[in-house]
Amino acid sequence: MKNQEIANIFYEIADFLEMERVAFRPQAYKKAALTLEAMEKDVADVYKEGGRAALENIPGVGKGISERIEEYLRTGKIKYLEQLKKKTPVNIEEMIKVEGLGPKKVKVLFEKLGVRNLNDLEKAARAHKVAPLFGFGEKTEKNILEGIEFLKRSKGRFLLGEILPMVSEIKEKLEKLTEVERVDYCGSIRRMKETIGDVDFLVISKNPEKVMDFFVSLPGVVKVWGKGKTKASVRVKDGYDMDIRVVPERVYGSAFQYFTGSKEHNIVTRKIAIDKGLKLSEYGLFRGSRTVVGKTEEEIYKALGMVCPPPEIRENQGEIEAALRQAQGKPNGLPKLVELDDVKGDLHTHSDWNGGKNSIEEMAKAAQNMGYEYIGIADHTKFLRIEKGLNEKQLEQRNKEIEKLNSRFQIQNSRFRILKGCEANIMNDGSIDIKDEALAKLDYVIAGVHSNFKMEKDKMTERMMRAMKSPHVDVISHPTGRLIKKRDEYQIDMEKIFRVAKETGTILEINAHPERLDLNDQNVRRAKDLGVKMIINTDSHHKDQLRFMKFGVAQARRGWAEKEDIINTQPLEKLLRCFKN
Ligand code: DGT
Ligand code: CA
Ligand code: CA
Repeated sequence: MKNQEIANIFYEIADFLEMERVAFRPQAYKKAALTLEAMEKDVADVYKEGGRAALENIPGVGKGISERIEEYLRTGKIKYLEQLKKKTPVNIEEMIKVEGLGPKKVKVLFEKLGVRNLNDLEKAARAHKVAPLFGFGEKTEKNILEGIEFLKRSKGRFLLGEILPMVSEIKEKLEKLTEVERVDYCGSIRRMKETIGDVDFLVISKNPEKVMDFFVSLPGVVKVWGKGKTKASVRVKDGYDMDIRVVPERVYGSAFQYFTGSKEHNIVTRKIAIDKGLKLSEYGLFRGSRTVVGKTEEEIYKALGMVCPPPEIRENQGEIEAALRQAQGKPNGLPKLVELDDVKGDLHTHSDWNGGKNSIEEMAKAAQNMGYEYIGIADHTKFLRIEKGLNEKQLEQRNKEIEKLNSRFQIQNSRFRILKGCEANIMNDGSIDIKDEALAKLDYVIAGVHSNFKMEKDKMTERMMRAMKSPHVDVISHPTGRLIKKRDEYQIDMEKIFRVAKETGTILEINAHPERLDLNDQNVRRAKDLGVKMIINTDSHHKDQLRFMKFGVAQARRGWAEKEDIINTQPLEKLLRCFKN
């Protein structure tokens, strides 16, 4: 699927154009990139079926942009980008990853200091050459160095939400191969970890060599790290590595257990085996040289005196003890983790009343197609100008629109409902950017921090606590503000936040956007233990993004959350009772 590749190029073009201070066109490229990213259908298929005309039917794609898409699909590159790069030879993608650094600042750094990449930038900042530049200053220089440190820490890992759509195509290709009986993800992908180091596949086949040949010659493979009779390892052009392992059916369970990991989990399971006089490896569970079991994971765990724990929690964080207890019929066994099917609606979605792409009606239809009972529209409020946040009056008008649509559902005898919400802004002092009277008219209120992320810990904690104490604020969106691989969490005392959430009955969000996944797994676990209620929302700005729900559910599962911990697993009546007054 070429959608993401082309979207990435468009983002880069937009950045270059922004750097050159070109008006409007950067926005056009970004818009097209967003659409391509969210599109379910492969743009190559769209083109194949209907040519340029079909491309131009994609929202946000006009004549110029469809030409670029065609060029990429035909030649694998876009000359325009190469010209832009030649004109200003900087690694813009790399540099704007530094929090607080945009294309315009990158241009200044290039022109005044000759900075072309992250390395140059770090040197210049360390030599204190950045602070004196107009528009920069001491604080920016410090932030740049902190930002570079952060990037170094997250290097070499990829977002699950980016990797999964790309590798699911490869998985499908493997599945279609006649020699292949079964394919599974292993490693961190199977455990649905928020970031992935490399992709691991496990295959059952009687003809491993055929599978190896196929694997190393997949389109997109740029390097073969190794190729044996039953294992291979490659790098693909998007920069990540993939491992494959082929085993016969009779040892599949042990290989599956071993390669799913985590390493920490495996170390303990292997030790349990040793204590029982057994030996556990990827080839089976042995007593001496005799295989005890090996075909399924369940058999392996059972032989170890355990119940098979769900992959998401195999991190040696207490799941082994719980699995042992459960098998012995003792209390405090494994949690019954929340499932995607339990989710009855999504309450953090944006419509075209603010910065979103789709109308309320389109969002509602998409939610119905997901099998939901309700959707909540949580448009931004007025402080957030870039997202076209709504003021009191506009919010009122939007409410009317929702009521109109709801009465239509009633006429059709449909139980589906659209809820009136908003995502308000928590100001520096913890107040909310829109009047209480306006909030009182809504079914629920989400509030979040969208500005001044760099406050001192005490102040940020106070800010958030004051918001939670508001009788109108029901949910706190993306509570720690992190963007994976982009921006650290803000300084905040989560223990205090959990306590006040519990006291005030404020619900904390697990934001399902692949870049946020905020609360993270550890915070979910802590919130659950303290009895704080949570909600899983996608923060969709486009109807196709409702599909991010699965990543939020995975994060909730990694944090041991059960159905009762998550309020949007409840039917409408019960859900509404979770909100303050
Ligand atoms: P990643 O790739 O960094 O996101 O994380 P994983 O968990 O996918 O790690 P990876 O790809 O290095 O290895 C896949 C699985 O293989 C891992 O989860 C457990 C198993 N494994 C790898 N190396 C070791 C090891 O040294 N000891 C044990 N016990 N298991 C290992
Ligand atoms: Ca891996
Ligand atoms: Ca691996």
